[in-house]
Amino acid sequence: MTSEKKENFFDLPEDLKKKLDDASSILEKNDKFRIITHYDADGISAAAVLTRCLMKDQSGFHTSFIDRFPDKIPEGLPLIFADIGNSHLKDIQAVDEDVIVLDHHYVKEDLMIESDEENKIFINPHEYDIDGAQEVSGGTLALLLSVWYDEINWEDAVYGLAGAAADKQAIGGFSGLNLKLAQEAVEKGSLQKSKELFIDGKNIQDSLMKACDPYFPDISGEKKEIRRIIDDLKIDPEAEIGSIKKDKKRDLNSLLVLSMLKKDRYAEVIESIMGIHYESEHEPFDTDCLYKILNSTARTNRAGLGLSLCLGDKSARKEAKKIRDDYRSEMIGALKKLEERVEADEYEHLQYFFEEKKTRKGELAGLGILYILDKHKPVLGMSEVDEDIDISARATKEQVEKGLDLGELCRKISGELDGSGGGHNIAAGATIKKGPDKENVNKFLSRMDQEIGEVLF
Ligand SMILES: [Mn+2]
Repeated sequence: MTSEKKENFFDLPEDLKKKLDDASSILEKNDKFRIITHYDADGISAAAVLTRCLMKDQSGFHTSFIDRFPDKIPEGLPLIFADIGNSHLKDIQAVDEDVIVLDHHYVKEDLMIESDEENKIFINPHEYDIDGAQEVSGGTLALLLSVWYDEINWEDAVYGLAGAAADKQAIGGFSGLNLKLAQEAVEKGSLQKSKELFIDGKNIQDSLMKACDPYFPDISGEKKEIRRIIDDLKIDPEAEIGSIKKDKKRDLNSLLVLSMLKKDRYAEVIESIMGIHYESEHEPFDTDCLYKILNSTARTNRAGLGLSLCLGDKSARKEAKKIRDDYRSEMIGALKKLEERVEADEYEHLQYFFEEKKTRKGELAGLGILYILDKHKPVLGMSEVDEDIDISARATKEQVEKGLDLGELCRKISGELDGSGGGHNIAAGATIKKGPDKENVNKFLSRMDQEIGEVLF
């Protein structure tokens, strides 16, 4: 990037610019890297941006996706951690290699260490008052570095922003650094803004049958109702979303909005049914459809396939689409079950459910609070894993604005029970031992209930 441009670049704080320069030097001086990112859609998105950047540079790379930070950090190659690493900066600082950490997860100040070594660059948005839960993700931090390093990488904007969307940072539209990156990419001609119904699928009928994000109460997955709507609107059930006439699309949109209004969902959730998509000028994706595909590959343990698709592998693209389709069918079933769940699964200030599939509970909790469950109470999805209980907690923006911090609560309460936990204020997780007769489950829930009650009610 030209120095003049860097000067004005998003009004970034000076010390952040300095770190981007130092990280760029690391990219420049090495020709092989080990990239380690979080095993989720945002992590894949970050890996995609970074590997695409290195490929253009003819640098080699080895990429891996991890769920938990490794006990022993691999050595022998310069390291780039993305969407993970903030809670282990101390260990990372101890390695001999050049290291870049691009993580947007909030950690307590005592873990947020500063490195004074030029070859250990820790880029954490929270240090600059950038809200990592809402305004930047692993994917968009990677994008920031890649475009800082070389402006050609604006062409990869769709990959970075898909990560932010996957981390639910696009609800109500991008904001903060994400928005600035999106706007700049539009300006650069890499992305194009369009307003479209946020549903994906082969055709309108298929899209509504498997609409889980957004999920339309009493419509999603309801064959008869969908048939009736399509007939009433005189739309061809086989028509692709993009080809439906404007006025019909508007009528359909009204019906979908109504289905959510009836169930008292938040205005910004309802508004985002018809929202801004950023279509790539270089790739056959928009941010919304790409994040959903990446999400499906991550949730089915196929992160590598998600990455291959982002690197332009045509057969991976096809396979990933199939995985997305199967995943939607599976999620619709799980969401219907969640909808029929008994109300007894509630405490005064929280609601919870058990889910067989550990990898599915976080997403179910997230979609549940947006579209199905009581929007006023945080949701906990729980899975039994051997002797442990794995917990995913989700809140709404409104609850976070009232001061709720699920990451902090998960860390604190799991700690009281000799477990571990943490994460974002809006989405967090914990693992605890079940204990005899699963007594720790009740302890965790009632402590959580008490703490949430103090903040929100
Ligand atoms: Mn993330």
